[in-house]
Amino acid sequence: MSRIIAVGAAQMGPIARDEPRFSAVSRLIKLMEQAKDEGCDLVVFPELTLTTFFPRWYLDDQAEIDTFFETEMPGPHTQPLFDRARELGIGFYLGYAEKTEESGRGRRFNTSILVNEHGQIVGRYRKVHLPGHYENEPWRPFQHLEKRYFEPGETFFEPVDLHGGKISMAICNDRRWPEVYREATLRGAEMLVLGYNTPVHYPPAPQHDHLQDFHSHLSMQAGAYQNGMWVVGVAKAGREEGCDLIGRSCIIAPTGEIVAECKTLGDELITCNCDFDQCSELRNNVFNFELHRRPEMYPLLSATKSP
Ligand code: CDV
Repeated sequence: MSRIIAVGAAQMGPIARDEPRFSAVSRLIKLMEQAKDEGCDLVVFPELTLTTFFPRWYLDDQAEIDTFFETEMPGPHTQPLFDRARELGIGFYLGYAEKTEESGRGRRFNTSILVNEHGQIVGRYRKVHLPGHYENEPWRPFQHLEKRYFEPGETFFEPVDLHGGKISMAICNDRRWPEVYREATLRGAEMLVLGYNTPVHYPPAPQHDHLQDFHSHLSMQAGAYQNGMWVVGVAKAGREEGCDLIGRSCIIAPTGEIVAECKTLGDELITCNCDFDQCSELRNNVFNFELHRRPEMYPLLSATKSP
């Protein structure tokens, strides 16, 4: 049986602070329809796809912060996306800000979901690596307050079964950490899908600004090759509320090669037929974990403190 999944990476251009949810969702639906026209089984959207990237602002009114969060998924604004996915028979990955209520306490996460072609949520992931800082730092031209607005996720990188293969999720900063790809692979993943919002300017180390695209691709290509897995990385790109976000969304083969890449900084779809069996070209050879990996020599990888 063939284990090929046709994947669309649906990059989005900027979302303004005053752009309503229904407008963002109609852009997603348009990209989803295009993906279906191009034969896709699954379409991958960016991180925090329903609103502007709000952690760039210091906000101290919790009610205002909560306007960027979803308390239901699907909720009134996102139901049309689920309905259209079911009508079209296409799955999707969606990033959004999630607020849950647990024991009377509000909890907030930077979350992604995988939805199957029947419109059912089959996987939920909460971002583990939250970049940025906790407090307002007025010296920065813009803030990056993910640590303030979200709790770190405690879900592992467990894959879900989709279209004959196993797919794990990650979100943005996770893609820079090699452990994520390895953990997902050890759990059986053959593809990692992720969305990102990456500013071109990195205030603590501006000398790296010109390397942002390179570092993004370097991390994902290395993760793909060193684990023999597909990686799909999808940006929210372009100038959003005065902040430039990188694009270059891409689909990467288990060989580490970029096989499709966005050329604009706007709403743009790229596609690829991804053969899960191609993972074994690496996994049966140079990265045959059973034969060559030496976990007994890496005990510090999962230790919480250096010796
Ligand atoms: N949304 C992100 O996680 N952005 C980070 C930036 C702040 C470095 C990233 O890793 O792309």
